[in-house]
This record gives sequence, C-alpha cells and structure tokens, in this order.
Amino acid sequence: MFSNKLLAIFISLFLTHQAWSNTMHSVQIDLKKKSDRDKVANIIHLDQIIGDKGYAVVNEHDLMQLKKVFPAKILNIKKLDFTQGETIQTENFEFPKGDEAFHTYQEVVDTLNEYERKYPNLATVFEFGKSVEGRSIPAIKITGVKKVNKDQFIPAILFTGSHHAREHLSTEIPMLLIKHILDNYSSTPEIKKLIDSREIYFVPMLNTDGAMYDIAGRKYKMWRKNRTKNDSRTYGVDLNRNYSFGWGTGGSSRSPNSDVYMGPKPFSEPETQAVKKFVEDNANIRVLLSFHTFSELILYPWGGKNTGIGGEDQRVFEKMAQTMSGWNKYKPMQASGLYIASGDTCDWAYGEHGIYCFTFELSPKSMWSGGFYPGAKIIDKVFRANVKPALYLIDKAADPKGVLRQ
Ligand code: 0X9
Ligand code: ZN
Repeated sequence: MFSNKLLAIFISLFLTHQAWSNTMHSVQIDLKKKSDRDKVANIIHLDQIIGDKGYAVVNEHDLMQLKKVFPAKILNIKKLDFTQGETIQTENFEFPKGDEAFHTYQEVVDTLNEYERKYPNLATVFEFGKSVEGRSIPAIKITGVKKVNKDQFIPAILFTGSHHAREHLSTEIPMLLIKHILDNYSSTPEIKKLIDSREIYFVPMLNTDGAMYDIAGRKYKMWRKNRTKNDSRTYGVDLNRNYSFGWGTGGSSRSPNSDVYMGPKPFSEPETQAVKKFVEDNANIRVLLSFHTFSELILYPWGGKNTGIGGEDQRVFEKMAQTMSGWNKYKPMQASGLYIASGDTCDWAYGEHGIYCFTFELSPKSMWSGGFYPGAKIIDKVFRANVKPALYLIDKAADPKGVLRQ
C-alpha cells in the first residue's frame, strides 16, 4: 500500500518534471508522397519541405508520436540546444545578444504610441484584445479619411504578425511598414492617396505571450504556440489551427502537447477571438495579409483541403499572388500544396467572410540560412522586398476583383 503511494508520487514528480523541461530535436523525414506530408502534418509542424524530404524541429512528445506513426520514414534525429518549459516570469524581456533590433512586446507598444503622438491625424493606437497572460494586444489604425457620415464605405485591409511565437521577423515587417507609410505620407503622392482613401489596420504581434516566452532569459526556445495552460503539464494552442473554418479536419492535432494543437474548440483562444471580433466588427475589411516565416512563399486558400477554391476568385488569388511574386520573388502557391493545415487564418477569413487573405512566409528561404532565427541583419532587406506587395494589397482592397480586368 505504502509503496504504491510512493510509486504514484514518483510518477507524478516525473511527469511534472517532464513539463518543466522539453528538449527539442531536429528531424529529417522521408516524404515521397503528398499524402505522407498531409499525414505527418497531423502530428508535427513541417518547417521545411525540399524535394521528397521534410525537416522539422519537434518537442519530445511530437517526436514520440512521429516514431510511433512513421518509424521507417525518419531519416535522421538530432538533439538541439533549445529547451522549453514553464512560463518564465520576468519584467525585462530582451532579445538574445545581436538580435536587439527586434521589437519586444514593450517596444512594439512604445513605438506604436510614438507614431500616434507624431502623426495624430493619421494614426490611432487601440487595444485589439487581451492575451492569455493578460497583455493588451496592440494595434494601430492608419487612415486620412474624414468620414462625412458614419455609414460611408471605406475599403480596409488588415495586416497581422506573429501568430507564431518564434517567427519574430513577422512582427518587424509590419512595424517597418507602419513607419514607412506614415513617414512618407507627405512626400509620396502614391502613399498619401492610399492613406487618404483606406483604413489600414496593423496587429504586428498577435501572439504577445508566445513571442515574449520565446525570448525569456535572452535565450530562444523555438516556441510556436500561445501560452494557454492546457492542463497541469502542457502549454499552448497553435493559433493558426484554432480558427473555425474546417477546424480539426486535418493537419492539426488534438493532443495539447503537440506543436500543432488545434485547441479544445474553434476560437478557444483570446488571441484568435480578438481577430474574429475585429473582422466581424469591421465588415469593410476586404484583404488580409498574415505574416509568417519562413520559406519565401505567398500562400492562398485553401489550406485545409487539396482542392482549389475554383471560379473567379481562384483567378483573383492567382493573379494577385503572381503580381506580388514579381516583386518579392516569393513562390506563389495554394497553401495546402505545402501540406494540409485546417483552422488557419486565411481559410476562415476567405471561407467565412470572403476576404482575400494571403499568408506570406517571409525569408529566409531555408533552415540553412537561418530558419526561424535568421538574425537582425536580414530585417531591412526583407522589408524592402515586401513594400511593393504590401502597397499593392492596400490599393487592391478597394476592388480586389478588378485585378482580372488589368
Ligand atoms: O503551418 C502554418 O501555420 C504556416 N506555416 S508556418 O511555418 N509559419 O507555421 C502555413 C499555413 C498555411 N496553410 C497551410 N499550409 N495549409
Ligand atoms: Zn507561422
């Protein structure tokens, strides 16, 4: 009796300890068939696909699952120097040495407030929602439109960054876009015209908690999800699997420990709820660009199924993606061409609201040129590559289908 109790204590101590430390591994997987890619996407996040090989950084749980389901297909496993665990409480979040140019949560807040002070007639900072840990998710609205009546229709666009914690570059590009359009309003007629006729919304860091957890202690952790406490041992929902359209129909996991955990129900998370509410409250949003990293891709729906959306809209997406690809040289493709993933932002935005929604997988192109942590030196180059695509989307928000007549 006594020893059983002791055993139970040991087991629970062991399990608790497991939660505090989670060593990451890089795996290489043989994925000759597209159907294999889609199957693997139910378990792990495939960071990169080249030819018939998939590459991923996985936590211990996902690695175990993968070994169970695809033992013969794993070509290589390597232990990495990333350790994840409990939320680290710190007042001072700072990026690791050399990467200080990236914005912390507080720096995003301070910088947006500074823009509002500098450009009071064009910029308004507002709270987009609250994160799991209670952070106020910062957003900024940029417009020069003075509405003559409140029902006047003004075409709008929404830019989001950092759905995924470790994709810090996806916060920097919207931050630089905000600065670019505000600083150039007076000197560049093209930008003035856009700001004076559109509502342009930016949420540069949606997953505030995850992004800060990823840099806590000035050490990157390869964290992807938000910081919901799922149960006693696991954290996080993959926000890009938590939207309602086609939720849980493939390319996401029901296991709370998985990096592609879909959450207990659609829109279970305050961060995705904030996007839902905002889009529902602002029916003038016609275009959405969700910044992610990495691979240099322009993705459009569907992501949750292998069939195309078809019809006229298919051609609208293709034409827009192709045009933008001419500037940033990213590869345009249907999102599911990569792997199936249900519950992502764009399937919901288009499927539910008819919004022309793109996912940009920013630079670098591969994990060998930096993957999720490419260093601050690439920020400016990536920004310059994406200015024209961003301005183009702001312009097209007035009449997306118009691209077919050009
Ligand atoms: O898996 C994702 O959520 C996105 N890639 S990332 O490396 N940034 O995590 C891609 C989402 C696009 N949708 C599909 N591939 N279906
Ligand atoms: Zn991402």
